[in-house]
Amino acid sequence: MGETAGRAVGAVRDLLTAGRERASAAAAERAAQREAAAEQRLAETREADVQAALEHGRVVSDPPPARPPAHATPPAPAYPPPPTERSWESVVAEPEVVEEEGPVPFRERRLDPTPIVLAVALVAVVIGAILAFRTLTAAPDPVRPVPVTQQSDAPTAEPAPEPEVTSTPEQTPEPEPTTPPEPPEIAALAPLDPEGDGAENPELTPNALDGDPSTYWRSRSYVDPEYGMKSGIGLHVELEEETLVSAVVIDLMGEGGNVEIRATSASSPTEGDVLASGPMGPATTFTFDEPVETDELVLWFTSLPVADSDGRNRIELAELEVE
Ligand SMILES: [Ca+2]
Repeated sequence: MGETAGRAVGAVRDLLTAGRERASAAAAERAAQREAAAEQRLAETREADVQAALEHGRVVSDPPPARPPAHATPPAPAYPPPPTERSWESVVAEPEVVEEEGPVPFRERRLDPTPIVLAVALVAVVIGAILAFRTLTAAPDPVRPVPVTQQSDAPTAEPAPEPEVTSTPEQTPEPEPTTPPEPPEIAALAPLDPEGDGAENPELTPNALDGDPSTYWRSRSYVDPEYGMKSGIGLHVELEEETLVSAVVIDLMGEGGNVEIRATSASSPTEGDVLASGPMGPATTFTFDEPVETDELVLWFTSLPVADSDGRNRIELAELEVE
C-alpha cells in the first residue's frame, strides 16, 4: 500500500512539475506577446501624436520623455520575472479557484434537493391533514343515515304493549273451579231385617227423602229397645252414583238409641268399616273420620230411640241426607 501510495504521489509531483514548466513557458510567451502588443501600441500612439502635432503645429516632445520612463524597456525585463512567479501562482491558483468555484455550485445544487424534498413533503403532509380533517368532518353525515335505520328499529320497540296482552292469558287458568263437588244424592232406601221377617214398612221410605219434615219412615215398635230376639235392624242407602261421602245427617222425630254407619252392602249389613256411630236426634250429623268414595251405605241400628209421638221404642226418620 505504501509503495503504491508513494508511486502515486511521485506521479502527481511529476505531473505538477510538468504543469509548472508548461505554465511558465506559456506565461513567458504571454509576456512576450504583451510586450510586443505594448510596443506596437506605443508606436501607433507616437505616429498618431506626430501626425496630430504636424497637423496642429506643435512639437510632441513631452510625451516621449515622460512615457519613456514608464516605457523603460529595461525595467520591463525586470517585471517579467515577478510576473512569471505571479503568473505561475495565478495560473495555478486561477484554475484551482475556477475548479473550486465550479464544483461549489454543483455541491450546492446537490444539497438543494433536500430542502425541496422537505418542502414537498411538508406540502404533502399539509394536504393529507386537510383531507383527513375533511373526511372527519364529513364522517358525521354518513353516520346520520345509520341512526335512521336505528330509528326504523326503534318503532319495533313500540310493540312493548304486547306483554300486557300476554298478561291476559295468565288470568285464563281460572276455569279449574269447573269441578264443583256435587253433593251425593240418595237414590233409594230399603229397610234391612236379616234376622226378622222384613216387615219394617219399606213402602214408607220415600217419606224420608221428600224434603218434608212432617213425613217420615218408621220402623215397628219394640218393647225392648235392644230388640230382645235379634241384634238389630238396618236401612240400606243407595246413592245416585259413586261419590265421595264424608257425613250423614239424620233428622229423627225422637231421641236416643244407637246407629252404626257402615261402608258395606245390603247383603252383609253388619260388616264393613264403621264410619261413624252414636245416639240419634233431630238433625243429627255423623261426620266420618275420613271421607269414603262409595255408592251405598248401611245404617245399622243396634238400639232403638224413643219416638216423640208416643214414647215408644221406634225409629221415625223424617229426612235422611248424605254429604
Ligand atoms: Ca219426610
